[in-house]
Amino acid sequence: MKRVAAVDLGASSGRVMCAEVGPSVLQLRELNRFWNGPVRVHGTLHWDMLHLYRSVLDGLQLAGPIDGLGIDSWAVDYGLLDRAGRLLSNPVHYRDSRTDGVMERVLSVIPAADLYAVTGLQQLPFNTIYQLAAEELPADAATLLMIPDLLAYWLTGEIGVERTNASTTQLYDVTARDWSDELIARVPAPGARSNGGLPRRIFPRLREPGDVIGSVLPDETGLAPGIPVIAVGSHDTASAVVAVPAENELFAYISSGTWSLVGLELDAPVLTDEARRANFTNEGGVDGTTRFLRNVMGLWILQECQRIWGDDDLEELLRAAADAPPFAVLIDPDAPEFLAPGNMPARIDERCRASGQEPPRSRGAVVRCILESLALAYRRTLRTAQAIADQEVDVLHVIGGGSQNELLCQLTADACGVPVLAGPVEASALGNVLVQARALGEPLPDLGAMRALVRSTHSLRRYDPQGKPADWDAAESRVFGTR
Ligand code: ADP
Ligand code: LRH
Repeated sequence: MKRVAAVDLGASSGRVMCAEVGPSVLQLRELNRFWNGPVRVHGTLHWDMLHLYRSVLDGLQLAGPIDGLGIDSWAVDYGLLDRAGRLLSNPVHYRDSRTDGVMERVLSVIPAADLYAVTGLQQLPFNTIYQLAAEELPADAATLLMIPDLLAYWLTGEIGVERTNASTTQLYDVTARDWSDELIARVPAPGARSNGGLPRRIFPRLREPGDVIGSVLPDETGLAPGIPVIAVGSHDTASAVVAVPAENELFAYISSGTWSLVGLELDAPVLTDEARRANFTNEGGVDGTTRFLRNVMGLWILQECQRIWGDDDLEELLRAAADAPPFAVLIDPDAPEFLAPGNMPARIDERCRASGQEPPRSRGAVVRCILESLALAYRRTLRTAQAIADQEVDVLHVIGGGSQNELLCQLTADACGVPVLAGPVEASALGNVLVQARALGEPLPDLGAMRALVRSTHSLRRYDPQGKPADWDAAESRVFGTR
């Protein structure tokens, strides 16, 4: 039996969990949970890195004796260190507008087909490559660290970047499984010196999930000396997919939180033109797997509505949505205007007017619109993934915070026409501790064994498709046109 701690930083909240992992045991206990989100300073959206670090230490101090700790977080964002190892500035939030128009500039230098052939990544305006191309690289930048790697560096003094998160930068060669020297040399960064590109030296060596990063520095952190910090699938979605409680290979998943990550697990990336045109990503997973998925905008839209309304009674909003008339108003949740923080109810109204629909009149109707529109986007994404990967799906696993949303789970089953199995809620933390436990010697030889342990220790809720499939066909052609 191993006792480990998981630091899991989602885009809307962070938490530190303590877990016991052993034969037939997988028990998670929350030590603390803290707010996370964008902080605007002089017009730029940042992450509050020191608040996160402080909160992580607060949580870890409550853990008691542990055999190891692992860190996962949202992807794509990074911190830059100078040669002395000092963080040069607070990491910028991926929703910041500094990347507006940058993708187009980069694509005029590196054609989209070249980029996809190397990285297999979905075009998202905030991918690390575009963030780096958006700004002058500080002259004293010596090292780029992804967010979990930065925290691991603060805890241990060790430098490196974990592979699953590196795979989200669009500077990683998904076939060679290493940084792409070619792309790094071609990035048209404003700060590029004579021959353009980014300096290769800022990209540290890659780590594998399961590698021991180092030991906690006790003096600074106040933690017990010698605790090993273990690399996990440090991209939160990589860790979450480890904990999908699938029984066989014919499954799809939605990692449902701030984002909805909708897709399949494959043995190898799909780098075809069809996959590129459908804007599917091939993110690196634990044990060499590929996450073939698309980012759907997710519960972010609802979170922002709640912030604007000043209404944190999600239960009541979901009750009102359940009572609101179905298919009244539908939007494409992936429309670019939903990416940045702001007045989502007003943006939804605008979208409705622009598409000839009467804007929703009540909060319940707005929430219904968001949830039905998400379910529709899931259906479209899932069908496209299956067609491209030529894979049958007999169950759709919904994991993460959004798996608690009963209305959304039912709508998802209805829209996709497949049974939904909902749970576990804390999938990222579970994937994190499972990979640590294996690294520490627990007999969990492969993903199948880890998933069997999740299945036998967590109860899932099943939603069978209901209603008329024709309603969803009609809804799909209303929003996306007939294909
Ligand atoms: P992230 O990891 O991106 O921060 P989470 O996986 O924590 O996100 O999921 C957060 C989302 O889960 C919230 O936006 C909310 O919509 C949903 N959620 C959380 N608790 C509940 C609940 N009790 N019922 C329904 N939905 C919930
Ligand atoms: C989810 C997530 C997702 C990324 C996004 C930036 O938290 O890591 O997989 O695309 O954040």
